[in-house]
Amino acid sequence: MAKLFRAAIMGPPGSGKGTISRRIAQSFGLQYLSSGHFLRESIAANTEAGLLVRTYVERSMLVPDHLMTRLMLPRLEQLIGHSWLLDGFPRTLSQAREMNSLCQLDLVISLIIPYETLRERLSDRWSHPASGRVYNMGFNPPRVQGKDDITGEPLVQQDDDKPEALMARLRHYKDVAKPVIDLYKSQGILHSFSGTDTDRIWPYINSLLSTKMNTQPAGESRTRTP
Ligand code: G5P
Ligand code: MG
Repeated sequence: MAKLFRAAIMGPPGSGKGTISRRIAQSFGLQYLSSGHFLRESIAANTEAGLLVRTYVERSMLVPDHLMTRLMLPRLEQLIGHSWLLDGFPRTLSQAREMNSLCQLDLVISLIIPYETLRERLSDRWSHPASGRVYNMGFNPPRVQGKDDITGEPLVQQDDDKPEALMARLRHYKDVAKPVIDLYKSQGILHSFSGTDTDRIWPYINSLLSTKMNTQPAGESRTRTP
């Protein structure tokens, strides 16, 4: 039986985590778990936890660690025996430590994207709330303007993609991500990719994963796109 493979993707809002994760899941057959999607799902379900989560997400604030781990860890427990990719979790040192006590990651991808690029992308982003599918009017527009490709339902712009909310999200990201990145760097599993275009970064990630998934375990390495 093939060895299990556990990976996470980190990066600021709009860095392409979701876009790249979907490509990875499709190309390598990993189960894909997005913390943002689970949060929006719990908000849509109107549960008690969902109402609480809404107060943070709507203000572009990080959801407290205890709520996040309560949401994410049971899902990882259900996936024992599967290979998976996490998008957006862990995002704080506390979350990373909680997850470490349940399972160890084999590889972490960190996306480093200039602020101006992030701002342009997110101001043009629309999504389908029920599925989490995202579109960008320039990069990957829907087939019919304003409609989801699969269901035909209307697309919406998330409140936290508006410019003032975006600045707050970026500040939060920088502060909390640094110790997590340092942790994974010290474990030798961090791979950083910088650039402005997902399509130019993707071949490097694709090739890294092809190597790692066939020849684990491997030592520390860092990949930079030109
Ligand atoms: P999310 O949902 O995890 P963020 O803020 O981390 O949200 P986001 O916004 O989902 O990240 P992304 O997934 O990194 O961004 O990027 P994406 O959606 O793939 O791409 C962004 C846009 O750019 C899309 O329109 C895409 O089509 C386009 N695009 C991609 N590549 C290119 C390109 O090369 N060129 C162009 N032109 N466009 C491109 O979390 C939401 C909230 O939930 C909470 C927080 O409140 C967070 O704000 N949360 C947590 N709180 C605490 N702990 C956690 N672990 C949490 N996880 C989520
Ligand atoms: Mg995302």
